[in-house]
Amino acid sequence: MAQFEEVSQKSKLHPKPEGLTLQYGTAGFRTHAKHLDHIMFRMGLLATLRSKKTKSTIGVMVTASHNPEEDNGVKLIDPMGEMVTAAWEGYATQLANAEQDSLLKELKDIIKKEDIDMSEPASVYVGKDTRPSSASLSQAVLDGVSSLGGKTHDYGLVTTPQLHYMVCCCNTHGCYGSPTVEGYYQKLSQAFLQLTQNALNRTDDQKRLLVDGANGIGALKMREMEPFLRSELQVVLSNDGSSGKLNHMCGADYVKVQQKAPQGMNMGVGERCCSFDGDADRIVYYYTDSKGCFHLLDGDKIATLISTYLKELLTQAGLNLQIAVVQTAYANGSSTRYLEDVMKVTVCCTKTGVKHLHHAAQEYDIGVYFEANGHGTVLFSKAAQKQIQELVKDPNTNDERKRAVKLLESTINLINQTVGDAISDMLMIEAVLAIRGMSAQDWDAIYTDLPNRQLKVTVCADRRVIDTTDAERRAVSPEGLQDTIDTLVKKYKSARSFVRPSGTEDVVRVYAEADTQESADSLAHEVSLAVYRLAGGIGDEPKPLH
Ligand code: NG1
Ligand code: ZN
Repeated sequence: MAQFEEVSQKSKLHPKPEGLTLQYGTAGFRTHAKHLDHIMFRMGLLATLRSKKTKSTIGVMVTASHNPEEDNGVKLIDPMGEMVTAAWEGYATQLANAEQDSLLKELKDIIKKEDIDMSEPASVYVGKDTRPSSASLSQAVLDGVSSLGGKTHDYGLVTTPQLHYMVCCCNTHGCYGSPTVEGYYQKLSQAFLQLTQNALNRTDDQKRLLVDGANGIGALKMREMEPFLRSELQVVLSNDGSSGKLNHMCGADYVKVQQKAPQGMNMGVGERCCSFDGDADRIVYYYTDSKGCFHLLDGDKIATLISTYLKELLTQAGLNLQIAVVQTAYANGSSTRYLEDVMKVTVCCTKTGVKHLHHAAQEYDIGVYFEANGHGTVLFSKAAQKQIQELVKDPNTNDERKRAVKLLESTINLINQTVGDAISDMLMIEAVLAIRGMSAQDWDAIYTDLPNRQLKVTVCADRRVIDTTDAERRAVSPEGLQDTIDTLVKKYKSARSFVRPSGTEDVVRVYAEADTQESADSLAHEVSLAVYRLAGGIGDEPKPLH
């Protein structure tokens, strides 16, 4: 068939280095950019098949998020803007690892397995981040799509969540918004301005926010969006990409992992600051107090702030909707306790990786999900959205209820329900703080984080010798490991610890929390030693932190 002839010809321009194997992991393919050209071409092919199969537009985003600038990666976006399904992650791995001469065979195998009608049209939206390698890599995606006769729309430089938004807008025929960057700014800014109208007497100081753009796409897009916000948010942008390197000593991941402010940010005492990651789908907040002490407001604090606000609005609106917060095992124990015991909201725990959180959040009327590292959003079920919209229109709704449901309606418009979105989350947080008249310190004071420590252990065999259960909170293998962890945890106060194989790095991650930093550090070290001894650690034995 002529269709496959072109694939065959074009694929030679994007050859696979022999022997190289890569896995579609929790965040798509991600590695050094020099290994990715063939992967991009093939993901163009796969997205075209997925589009034919679903009879919808599919997205392909070229980015390696918070990884160093030299890396790159690719993620596929399904019709409603969500991440691609697990079965197709498998196909992605299959296609990516096919040697050059068996590419067509694997392609036809997927077509057969999925019973794809090749006469269907295909449409693929493509976006990229600001890495130097992204231009040629996204061209390889476009080549892949066109070699199978698919139509492309190249959005060029966009944040990951912007591309998710575009795909959702397209497949809902405009119901979610207009599929343009301008449409995105308009939708979010209008909702933000409506919300902040409810915050009275805000001073310029309260409207000021220091934003670290990680020297990436988020900075670029924040600049574009600023005029739409009509000074209701006064952004002071640093690490805007004009001189520094992407994610280098800056960005959400750096701030969260190092627990310190990024370079290049001039922070005044108590000033609200936030950092995006390299593709602007993650955000963390922070400030320094009068003693110069750094305070991180991570994904758990964000989930608490937003769910508390939503719960209050539901009560005021007299709406009986179930709200739940979805976390992972990395959520600070204090946040879980606060949400369950004080806020009385349902808390559920899933495996690490946003797709797991996203799915769990879909089970509730309102599902607030955040990873501790700042990736998250809020999902409103169709039924919940309908109830809210009906109440807004109902002439019998009294003023107090009307105000609350209108706030809920604007909140739905402000939040990017397709995926975690640093810009949308930032505007949401700013609006909530403004409406409630809260400073960063007030927000931080809702609960106090338990001191914690994260470590990594490298093991010689496959890191999956560590098998887990109960949302990764307990290890079922190797034998004896969980019993050892249980015994160690008992030695400390308010302690908790778990281990799991990382989905993105070749390491076993160790997490520990306890009543003091010394205890958390010491527990994390002891558990690392147990992993090293029972799971075949390599290199030097883990050393105590103090
Ligand atoms: P792994 O490497 O599986 O721990 C990390 C993050 C996840 C998620 C993914 C994807 C931690 C402890 N883990 O996963 O939360 O963001 O990367 O980027 O932060
Ligand atoms: Zn990211």
